[in-house]
Amino acid sequence: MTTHLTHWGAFEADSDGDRLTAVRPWRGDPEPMRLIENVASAQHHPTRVDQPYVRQGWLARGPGAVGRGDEPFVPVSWDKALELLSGELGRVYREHGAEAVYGGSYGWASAGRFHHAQSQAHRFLNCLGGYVRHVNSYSLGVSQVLMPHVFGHLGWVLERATSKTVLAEHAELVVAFGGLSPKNAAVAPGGVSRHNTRGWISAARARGCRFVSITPLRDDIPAQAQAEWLAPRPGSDTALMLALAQVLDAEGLADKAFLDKYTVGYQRFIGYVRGETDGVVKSPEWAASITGVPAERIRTLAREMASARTFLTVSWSLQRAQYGEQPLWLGVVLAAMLGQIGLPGGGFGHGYGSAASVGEPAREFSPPRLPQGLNGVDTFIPVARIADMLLNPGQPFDYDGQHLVYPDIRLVYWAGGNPFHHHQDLARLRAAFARPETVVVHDPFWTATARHADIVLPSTMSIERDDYGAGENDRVLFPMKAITRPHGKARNDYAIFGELAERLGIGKEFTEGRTDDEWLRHLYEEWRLHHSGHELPDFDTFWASEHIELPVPDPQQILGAEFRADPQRFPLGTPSGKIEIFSDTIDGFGYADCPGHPVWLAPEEWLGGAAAAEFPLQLVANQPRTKLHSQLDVGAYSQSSKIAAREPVRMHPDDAAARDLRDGDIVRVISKRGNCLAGLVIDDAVRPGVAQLSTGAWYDPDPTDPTFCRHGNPNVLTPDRPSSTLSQGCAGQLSLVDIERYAGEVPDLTVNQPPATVAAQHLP
Ligand code: PGD
Repeated sequence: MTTHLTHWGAFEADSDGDRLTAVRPWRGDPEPMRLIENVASAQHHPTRVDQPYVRQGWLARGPGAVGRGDEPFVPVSWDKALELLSGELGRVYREHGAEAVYGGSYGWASAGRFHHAQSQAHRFLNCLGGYVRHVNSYSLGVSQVLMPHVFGHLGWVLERATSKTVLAEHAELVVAFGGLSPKNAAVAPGGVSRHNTRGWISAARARGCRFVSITPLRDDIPAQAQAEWLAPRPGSDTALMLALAQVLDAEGLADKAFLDKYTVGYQRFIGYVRGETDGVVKSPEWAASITGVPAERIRTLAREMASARTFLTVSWSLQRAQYGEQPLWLGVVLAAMLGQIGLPGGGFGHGYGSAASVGEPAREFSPPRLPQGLNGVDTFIPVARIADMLLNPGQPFDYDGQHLVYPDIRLVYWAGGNPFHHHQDLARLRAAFARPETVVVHDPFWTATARHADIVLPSTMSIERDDYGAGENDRVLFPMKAITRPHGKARNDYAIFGELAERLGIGKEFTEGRTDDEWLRHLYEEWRLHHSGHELPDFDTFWASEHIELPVPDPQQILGAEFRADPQRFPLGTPSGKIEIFSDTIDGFGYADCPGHPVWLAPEEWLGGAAAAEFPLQLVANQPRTKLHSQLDVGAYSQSSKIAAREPVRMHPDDAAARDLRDGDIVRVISKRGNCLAGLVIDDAVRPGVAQLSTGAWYDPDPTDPTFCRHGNPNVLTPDRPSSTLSQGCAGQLSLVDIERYAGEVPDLTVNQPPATVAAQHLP
């Protein structure tokens, strides 16, 4: 049995050299996840890319977008593919410069420190002179920008988050905005060794801790929490939080001493809450009309929060929405008003149900990593502005106080991500992808992104190569030995870039003369030397081991404890060094969609607004339960959740009855942007008025209508609208839709088969 790590957990497997013959969860994992079932079943699926391909028209006519996404692919040899690609890279860099290449290559790719596809792509493009990069992530686009203004660098907030064991031992009340979703807390970038969401929640509950889960989905928290479920209208948490603040203020429950000592700007904020600036008191009655949560429950909840050791956590999903800054900022403000930041079991947290890494105590140091070199290009975009960039070269835009301009991109290079999964308004993205002259994709699978490329290079899955890995904040470093040979002619991203680099005359710079194996040893030994004060085994001993544990200095860490003890000596990473309830910096930017303190801004698409007259259901496009993002959607566990091969959409029995819909119906989900098929699941765990369709079904556009996905990818429905001018983040979580029974004959899927191919001799 060989041990292997994925973003969703570790497993042990046997193989016959080509395929996994037995897979079982790693013995050390107390709460293993069924997602590991996808790995073996997907490995040799027909949608694996078996060899290099070039789009027919690109091969026949040269660079140009006509036919992209529609034409068949021509199988070519590795030699031919690399010759064409090195020639094209040479041309674009020569004629247009590095600023014409978008190499952000956003995506989760696979676990493993060396073969991390995005790092490999960045290192390669840096050797060529650089590339237009992205900043921030689809996960945390708002938080990454907002937190440094109001509470401190996000890395600090997440890595130093109060540990789950401290919460289990001390919290009396956990108020979870966005819930504590066990399916999301099952994954972490780079891997998870020991899942423990149910564990810490059960331990806290056994001690008498109460949980309040505030979300449109009842099962956004494990049953072990025995939580009270409050379901405000999606997108209205801000109003609920303002009303909690109003009660704390009006009833003298706010901790004045804490606010005076550790925060700035409280008076300006509370003036707004009291209605001094706009004549509207943000009372529970006011919030009840917006949220649908009874005023009395809001009032009593505020009192309960003030009378217990209360931990307030905001999920990442809340900020992945229009005006996503507001509920996140208010989470910090409410925790400050309660005055428990820095105390055991109290204070603020962000994402305890969003990733396994949150609440894991920080490691003393990170595992080895591949150096990416220096980027010769300064130009960047916030990651979710990809379609805007491709569609609007030369156009100005604002971001976090900066005035920026979109570059003119000629070549897009993607390795380890799936924008036709992760971006919003996919028909618009398709139009944007029709702009560059060349699109290159490395992926193990024929994802929709690969199908919208010109040159497709098959990369290995992590089980097909040697590597090592440890997840974010995870203390276990695993050797990840290859378990099988590569599928077909797939190669490691490193090998692909290495050979391209040779052809482009930058071989020495990129490889430094090392093979993959030599890199693994080199990075490890360099890292070991760097941390020579710690007892780390040499590479051979590590490689022969099952895993090693990295040191964790403070398993009982509490976010903000040092700041609380001595705010002068341990100031926060904000301009004032304190919690900024009012931010002069943000105020100075003058953005109407994110003013200087948190406010209620009604989203354009929510159940309380005018748009709901036409589209009366709030779509929650959240993370899937049976896969990570779009990864291994063809795998057995992911497929087991489909209905007639369509992604399941859940809705409340009353909403189904009002539309005369039955469980298992194939339905059409419709929004202003597009529509998709899905299989209906009727479930009272969903708030009335809400439809939940997770992301991850591979985009399967109708050949004549890219706004229609036959499979159930919610991103044909979601708007490509930024969270705000401040953060320009992904706001794909919430949008308005309607649902009807699908009247026509249910079309076959094509995305579960490889795309059409033609032999080279049939080129026009
Ligand atoms: P993945 O499906 O993980 O999605 O978006 P992301 O692009 O990360 O894509 C990773 C790709 O890498 C897969 O196609 C996989 O096959 C490929 N891959 C795996 N290993 C390798 C490798 O070794 N080499 C190469 N070359 N490729 C590899 C995720 C993004 O989606 C995220 S992080 C979030 S949080 C967003 N969430 C939402 C949301 O909540 N709601 C909506 N509507 N949309 C979202 N999109 C975002």
